[in-house]
Amino acid sequence: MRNAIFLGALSCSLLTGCLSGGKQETTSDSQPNIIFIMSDDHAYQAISAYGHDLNHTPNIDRLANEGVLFNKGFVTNSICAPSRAVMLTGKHSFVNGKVDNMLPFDWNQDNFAKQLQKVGYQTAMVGKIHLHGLPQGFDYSNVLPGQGQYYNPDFIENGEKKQYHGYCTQITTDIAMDWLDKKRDKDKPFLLLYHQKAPHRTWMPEKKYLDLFKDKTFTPPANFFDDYENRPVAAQHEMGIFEHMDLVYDLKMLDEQGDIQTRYRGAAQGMYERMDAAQKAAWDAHYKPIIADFKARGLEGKELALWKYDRYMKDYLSTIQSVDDGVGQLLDYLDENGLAENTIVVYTSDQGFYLGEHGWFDKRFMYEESFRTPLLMRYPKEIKAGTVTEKLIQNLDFAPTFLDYAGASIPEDIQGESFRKVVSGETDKWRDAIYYTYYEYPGEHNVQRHHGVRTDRYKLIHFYYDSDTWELYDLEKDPSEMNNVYDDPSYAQVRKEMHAKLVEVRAKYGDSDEMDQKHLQRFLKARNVKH
Ligand code: SGN
Ligand code: CA
Repeated sequence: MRNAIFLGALSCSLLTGCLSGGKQETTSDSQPNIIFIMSDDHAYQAISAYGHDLNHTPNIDRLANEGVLFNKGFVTNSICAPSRAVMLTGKHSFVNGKVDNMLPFDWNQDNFAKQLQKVGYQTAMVGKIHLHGLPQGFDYSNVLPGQGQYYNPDFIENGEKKQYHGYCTQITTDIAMDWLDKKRDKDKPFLLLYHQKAPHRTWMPEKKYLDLFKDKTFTPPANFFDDYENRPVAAQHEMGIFEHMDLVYDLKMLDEQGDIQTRYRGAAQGMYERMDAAQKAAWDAHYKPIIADFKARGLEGKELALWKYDRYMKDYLSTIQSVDDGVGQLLDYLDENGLAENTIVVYTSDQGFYLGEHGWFDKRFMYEESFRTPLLMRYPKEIKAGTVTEKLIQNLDFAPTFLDYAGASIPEDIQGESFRKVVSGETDKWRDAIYYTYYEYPGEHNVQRHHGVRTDRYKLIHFYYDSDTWELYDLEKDPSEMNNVYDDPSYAQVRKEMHAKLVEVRAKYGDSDEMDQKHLQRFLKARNVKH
């Protein structure tokens, strides 16, 4: 256990970012603090450290500049609640049972926060968790019910529901800061899960950022007008920016006359009505001229698709700016309190997201943009500033990695592996393939059940249930996954090897057709559907 030490002026000058007059906690003890930041649906394409030019995220970028950037961070199941269950348990969805957003999560099973409590940590979870029931393993929890609301959201504090006034991202940061500064016991190491709802659909920006991208027009990715040739399952999607993104519900074209058609007027009106008069005034001042302009232009076809993409980007990226501000506030707190050296800070998302690639928004597919997730981490004691890794890391690895850093033993049944020695540079040895599963079908956005394996260069995907479709990609030659080479004779050998890899990873993690059937039956029973 740590003892809080108030360092004097001499030691203070040796600490990074130490501000005069700031209270200093010790940075020398063995158990590091852990701040695990997760946002929701944050595409790596929308973090400037990843080298894209969409937006500027200076605070999130700091973690990579002062620590490590993971170029190959992935999830095991690209959807919210399952991803969070994997993160907590260190076990694949088919093992922890939370295979989709609907089936229940069993909080009674082990998780890494429970293990950290056993070795003296104080634990807190703040923000979005999307797993029903009182979080177990946390001394303090203050979480959003379900998806949460952007404006004037409800939170559940240690099981008790209350409404806050303001913008969700800022409120989540305030709650996290309040716990760090006033609620925790400063004699103990801490684990803080600080989880933002943003930038989840319906991408409602904070008042101060409504005009952030006013003068910019976004150009979509090269495969925005994808025709899905050779990919029949992708063609069945219901996540097209042009075809499925709603003008009113998603893009805020809630006109008073009701001329703009929508199936979701009630839901859109409901989100608007949550705002108070001042919030509505700022909202209207921003969106009313856009609505008027949109109506006057009468856009159709390709022009309409490009207009929707641009509006989507403006809203989506604006919500990320507030997330980045929150990261800045937390990093400042660590600096001002002498905690930067001995605190591991991780930034990730529950999965990636499509920003117009293949014409899409949303996630779920094993294609790169949603299979991958942003991952950046700072721990000055062990990780050299400016490190970049290409190792195939998954959200499965967080639990064992944190336990490793904390000096706790890693339970045998955890399936992930600690990447501590990989990021410190102590070893180069790592896995050569990762496994993926997706189950939420039939369901929203119409993405078939599938599983697959990815190596450094290739990806094999099997869509099953309503379909029996195989896809193979050469990611070196075709990083955008436009060319399914499964039936290309020149890839016969690769195809054979990738099939063998799939068998290997399924056996390694204990997955099988019987397991798929078991979870399918749970799914059908819960929805009262026959198949
Ligand atoms: C909601 C969204 C979907 C989204 C799921 C899952 N629809 O249902 O677009 O795919 O969440 O997202 S909405 O109309 O409610 O916005 S997840 O990140 O929680 O898994
Ligand atoms: Ca999500």
